[in-house]
Amino acid sequence: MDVCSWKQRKWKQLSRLQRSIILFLFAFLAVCGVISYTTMGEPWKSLTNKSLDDQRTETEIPGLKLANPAVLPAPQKADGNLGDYPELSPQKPPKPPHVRRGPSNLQNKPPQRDMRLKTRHDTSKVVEEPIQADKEEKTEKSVISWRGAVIEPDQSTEPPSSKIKEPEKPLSVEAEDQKEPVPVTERQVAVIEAFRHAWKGYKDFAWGHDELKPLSKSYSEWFGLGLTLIDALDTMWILGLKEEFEEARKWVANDLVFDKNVDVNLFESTIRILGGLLSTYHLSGDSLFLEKAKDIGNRLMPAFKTPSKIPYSDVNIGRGTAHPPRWTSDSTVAEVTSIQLEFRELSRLTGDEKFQKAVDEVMKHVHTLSGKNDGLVPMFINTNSGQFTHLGVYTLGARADSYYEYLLKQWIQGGKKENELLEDYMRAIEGVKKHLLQRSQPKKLTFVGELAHGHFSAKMDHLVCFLPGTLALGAHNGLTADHMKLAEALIETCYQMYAQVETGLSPEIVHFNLHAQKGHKDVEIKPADRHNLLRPETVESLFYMYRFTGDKKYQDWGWEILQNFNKYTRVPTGGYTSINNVQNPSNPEPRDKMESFFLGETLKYMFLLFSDDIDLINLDKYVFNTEAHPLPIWVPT
Ligand code: DMJ
Repeated sequence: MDVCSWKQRKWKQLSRLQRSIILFLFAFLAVCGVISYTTMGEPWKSLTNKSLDDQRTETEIPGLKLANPAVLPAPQKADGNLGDYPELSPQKPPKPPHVRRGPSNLQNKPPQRDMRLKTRHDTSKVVEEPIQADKEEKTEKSVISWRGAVIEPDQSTEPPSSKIKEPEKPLSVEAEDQKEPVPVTERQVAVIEAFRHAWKGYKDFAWGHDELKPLSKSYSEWFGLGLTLIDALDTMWILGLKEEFEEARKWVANDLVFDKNVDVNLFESTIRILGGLLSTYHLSGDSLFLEKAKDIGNRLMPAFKTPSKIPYSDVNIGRGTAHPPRWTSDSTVAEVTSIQLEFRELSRLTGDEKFQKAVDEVMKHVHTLSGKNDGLVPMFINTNSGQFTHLGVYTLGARADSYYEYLLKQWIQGGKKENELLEDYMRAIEGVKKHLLQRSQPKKLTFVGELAHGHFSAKMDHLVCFLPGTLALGAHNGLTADHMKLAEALIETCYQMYAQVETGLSPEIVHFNLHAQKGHKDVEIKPADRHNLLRPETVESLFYMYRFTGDKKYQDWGWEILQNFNKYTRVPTGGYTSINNVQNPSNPEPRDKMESFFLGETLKYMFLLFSDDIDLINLDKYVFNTEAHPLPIWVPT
């Protein structure tokens, strides 16, 4: 039988009521189908196990995946004008409870449990709510939004294995989670206020120049490349100073030109300019900064054209020529071994291995060199012979300091695989313990002295105060717990270098008393050494110590230091100044100079120290260069 006529017959057999019900049901189902399709898109997609983001990506941008959320928290809106410190008044009343981003132990995954950050019960007052990153307006480039919501395809962070030409993407697009933002604390607000005050001076009197001279309301030039502005870019990003950042970005876009007949120091321009541009690229996702980083990176490469491949100290970035200082053919060991994090990252980002090759060669060469003393290196290396010179003098201070720091940090950056770096680091710390550690009187402070041709000197540069932080970072990454113990002892000493001085600010160099004498403190200061350049090292180490232990005393020590900077180095018309005499509170003798690292490092580390947000530059994802510019760890833990 024909199916159609069978259906017709059955239909006629139904009552009128039954026919009406069936017709009504058909009509109802048809209307529902149309509505659900037009309001929900393709409903079948929700039956797949793909995330909504994935589904949206596939439907909206064919071939492109939406970027993951930024690794950093949403921007923290800076407070308005707080007036003169210390009469700070927060914009909004405190807002408990303090919101923590993610589980409290999120960041700490090292094998040593005892070094983990315990859950911190934040007692500091919460000041205001940050703004959600998603709601932020876009910069001129449509793919960038404030704090790094970048629409780019996903990339892994593995280093280039051979001549990989695939460029890498900024870390800001790789974060796997965007968690609740953490409000800033009162102390962080004070740091923001200090930054703004410093920035006001720079903007009013030194805009686009290297350093502010806050007393004479002018500026000084070193390389003529807007050093302070570049050094401060990522600090503004981290502090949430959006307007200031955008203004500085415009200067970088329109006025930063490297095609200049000017000699720059390879090390200083690498750590401040290349490092600053790379980290700002990672935090913001703005390709302008990567383009500028490539430009300066290429212009610095002539420094490596030496007989030994140990780079010259100076490069003319306009002419493409390089040379050692006029009086010698030596370079400083710290300088040639503390440019690696930046050049390696530049290779990873560009896919051009020449940068990494040049700096890796230096490390490999130094690894094999004789003239070390239990892992401790001399301070100079000859660019012709490639040999250490001025043998027999060992310090963790000027000219050697960041060699040790970069051994550990390169090992961390590369995913803890480059064993020679770790070996050299571990050996060097053993060398420090064996030759340079002593205890002072009367307080028995552990300090790192110097060794000159077998003679111990109880002299310690403030620069050495990077060491507690570095030791703590190593311990956090699974190195021996002894390193953490040493870090704890040394940071106490660094704090005492401030606390035992009349202004509460450390001099550039101290000498420790090895023998108890009535009326003498541990710390002695020679007239030539009593200046303070607003250096960051102690605050830097306080930040690491607080991150890894959660002990509030480190925050309190940092707070004291910030207050003393405000008391003795703040210039009312804008800016902060280095001082000549930390021993004279009634006249600390201002030097009329604000170093770029005050904004690049000191205030950044202060802000991070006063934060309980372990994801505000998560130390399992980022490693700081020696100028406090965070660069991604290639294989985050
Ligand atoms: C900075 O330029 C860097 O931290 C460098 O490693 C040492 N000196 C200054 C800060 O003190």
